[in-house]
Amino acid sequence: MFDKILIANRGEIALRVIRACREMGIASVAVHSTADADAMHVRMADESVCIGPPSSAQSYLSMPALISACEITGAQAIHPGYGFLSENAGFVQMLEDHGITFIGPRAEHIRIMGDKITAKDTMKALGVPCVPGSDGGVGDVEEAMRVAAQIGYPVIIKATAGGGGRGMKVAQDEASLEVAFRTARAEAKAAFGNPDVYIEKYLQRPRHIEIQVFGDGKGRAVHLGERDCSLQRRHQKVLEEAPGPAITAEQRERIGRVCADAVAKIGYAGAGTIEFLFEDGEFYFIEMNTRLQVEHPVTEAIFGVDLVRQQIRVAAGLPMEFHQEDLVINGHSIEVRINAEKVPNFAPCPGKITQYHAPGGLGVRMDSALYQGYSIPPYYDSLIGKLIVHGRDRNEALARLSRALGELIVDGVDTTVPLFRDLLAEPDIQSGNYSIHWLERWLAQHYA
Ligand code: MV4
Repeated sequence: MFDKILIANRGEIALRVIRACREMGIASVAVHSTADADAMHVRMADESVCIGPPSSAQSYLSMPALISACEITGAQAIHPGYGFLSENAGFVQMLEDHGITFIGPRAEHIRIMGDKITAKDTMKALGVPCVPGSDGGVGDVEEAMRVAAQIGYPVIIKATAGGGGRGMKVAQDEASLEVAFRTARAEAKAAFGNPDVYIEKYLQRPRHIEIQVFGDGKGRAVHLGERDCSLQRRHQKVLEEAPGPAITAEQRERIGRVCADAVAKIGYAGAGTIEFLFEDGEFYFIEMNTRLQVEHPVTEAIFGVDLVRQQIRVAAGLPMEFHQEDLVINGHSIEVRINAEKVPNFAPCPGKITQYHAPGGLGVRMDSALYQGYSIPPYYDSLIGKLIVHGRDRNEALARLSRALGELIVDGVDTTVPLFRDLLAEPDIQSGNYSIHWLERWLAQHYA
């Protein structure tokens, strides 16, 4: 096992990793930009290194600075958290060259899943159900027309270098396909330096269901059920829950087994998420994320496992502490993302926290790096906390969320907390009746 781990991240996820390290008797090293000298992760870690100026490119994304910080402190491994360098295959390669362990999958697997066409080809070959569409990329308008005619309209054109909603165009009919196709290619080239696109049948009213998988890197893998992350605004998740309110135990076991078998077959190491669109009882693969996700705590809550601990163990060559048959769902969990943003336009709202009180009690987890007197810097993501609740069933989780939101105090900046109080009053939210378009429609009606 490692003696010391460096956390190449900030905010609540850095705290999350430090906490796992401490429970495992591993020393933690925080890194920070000059803007984060007073941040909670710096205070909570055993030691810290300043790695550069405020801009992420020169600090949290600086590979030489991170490797130097490992060399100075003697850290043997890096946990990347999410975002920043967590899905950068070149970084994993560079760490390997310096004898530093990356706590995550192999560079090869990050690279495969980073290219969305290769990811889909790979998953299809592994028996994972995919959205009907082109086999690989589509090079010209004529080919696009042929594929679209075969699968039927509407279709969606996606950039292979995109993902997470970037670089997509919907064509409702043949008349609009040529413009959509050319625009998609031009935008992909401009945004990612890669014009390659592929085509899929456009699903009109799906849910976003993602399966949590975990591999030991030696051919064994498990699944930890699904999360329903359909409530999104501009491809940013707002509320996540597990289990999915529309997923049956049979559907979960079937898709879960397919996913676990797929990642086992490629020798995947650590935590991964396989994203699907779910419509009319069917799962359609769209992307795989090769990192720990923001919303991992809802899975931890219902399975009673520590995913970061398992990531560290697997990176150290140790086995996972559970088998598939040990993984039994207990109750229901919901997470809301608390952003320093002004509702209704969601404009970032950095500033000084004049008062902070975290909710507590049975079934409540608050993951946040906030403290009273802290100044949220303007340079980074606006996520300032995640409130995760757990109940014996969905109704208990909802009641607990409502109660916990009532206890939470974040003063000095605008936050998304009022939005959640309004959302919880909605019958569709109370019943779990929502698709990927529900939130945008609701926001347009209620915050117009
Ligand atoms: C789709 C789709 C409909 N049909 N693909 C957006 C993010 C990226 N991960 C995939 N996305 C979508 N792909 C097909 N074939 C609709 C979306 C989509 C979406 C997906 C998940 C959550 C929110 C979304 C909001 C708009 C569009």
